[in-house]
Amino acid sequence: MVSPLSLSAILQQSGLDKELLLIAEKVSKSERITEAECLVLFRKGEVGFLGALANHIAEQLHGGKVYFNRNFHIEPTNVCVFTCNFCSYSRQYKNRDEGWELSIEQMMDMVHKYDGQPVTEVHIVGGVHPKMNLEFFCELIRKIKAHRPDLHIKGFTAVELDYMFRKAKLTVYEGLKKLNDAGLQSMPGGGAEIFHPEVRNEICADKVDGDGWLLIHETAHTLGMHTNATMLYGHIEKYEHRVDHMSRLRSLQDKTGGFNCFIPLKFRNKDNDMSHIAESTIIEDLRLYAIARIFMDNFRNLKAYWPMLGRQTAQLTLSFGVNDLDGTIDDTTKIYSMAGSEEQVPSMSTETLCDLISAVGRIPVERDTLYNEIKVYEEEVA
Ligand code: V47
Ligand code: SF4
Repeated sequence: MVSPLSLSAILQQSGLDKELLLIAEKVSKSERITEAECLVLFRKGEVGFLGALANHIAEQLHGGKVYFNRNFHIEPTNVCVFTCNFCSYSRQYKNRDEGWELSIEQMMDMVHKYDGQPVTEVHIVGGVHPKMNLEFFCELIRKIKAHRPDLHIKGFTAVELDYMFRKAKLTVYEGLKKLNDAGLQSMPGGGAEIFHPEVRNEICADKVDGDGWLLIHETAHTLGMHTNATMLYGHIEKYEHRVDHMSRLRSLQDKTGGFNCFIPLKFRNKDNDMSHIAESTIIEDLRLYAIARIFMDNFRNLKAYWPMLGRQTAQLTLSFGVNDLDGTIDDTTKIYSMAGSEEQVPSMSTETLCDLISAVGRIPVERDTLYNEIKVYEEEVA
């Protein structure tokens, strides 16, 4: 079991850097740290120090609870009009015979496969197909809801929505209202990448920009929908860009309170136009999770997406501020296996996921999409 130092042990350490000590004191008083202090953590915070602070915050927020949900993914297509350099998954429309395009019937067959199974969420996300429009997705959502009203539909990144609404000549509000009326309840956090144009223009120049992404999420929040937020890290971005990204999310969360969780996504380098860039080390991953936990004080939940990180690193993050491991997920997501994750068939049974959480002394809790507790597996803790 990984057991970080306690915060009080950190505060009593002699010889601790003055700036780091001030930050530790702020954390002990539950005070917000500034962007400049966040940068100090990236530059100077060693992994044990950061883990102690982040673990303290996570324990204050959640006790020892670690959440997961029972979900499955539908990826309607990997055909995409955009050309993000880090993407290993998409195929251009002219090469669409190398990819997949699911019909509404095929996607409903996937939904039927889960009949009688206790899944609570379907996560719909894919490439941006020029012919799959707003009406197509409204029909899909209506059909899923008609078949299984209790299934929470979380779907479409701001990138997919931006394209859909522009094609339909609707405002963000009008488009989201249509989807919401059809049964879309929340949105995943994809497409955020790194907001800062210095990086965004290099890695995904042709899709919605940072302001556009934030506007779509803000509008969803005003409609009463909850959404997630991500950050794709560990490629060409500098620490300053990470701080800027997280700060913009933190400001929007101050304004709306509509984000459910923050999900750092580790860049994987297989078979894409950024394959020459080395992946981040596990130590750098753990430092990032811890810093996110410390800086994003108005996000209750920090999620490690295990199909992308690998289950062992995901387990380690539980000592670095993470309180959510996403879902049991069936083998329906291909985004990460195609980008080089060690999880080639990313499916984990509830039992395995609970064991993984209990093995590091935490309490597994099944949640729904909105973090209402469904079942606490306290008895399973070793
Ligand atoms: O936006 C694409 C990322 C995202 C690579 O909200 C890559 O619950 C690493 O956002 N290496 C889509 N990452 C997936 C996503 C997501 C996943 C799980 C849960 C939730 C949620 C959201 O995948 C993209 C991009 O940032 N991605 N390629 C890659 N090579
Ligand atoms: Fe398309 Fe998303 Fe891949 Fe970018 S990351 S090319 S938007 S599927």
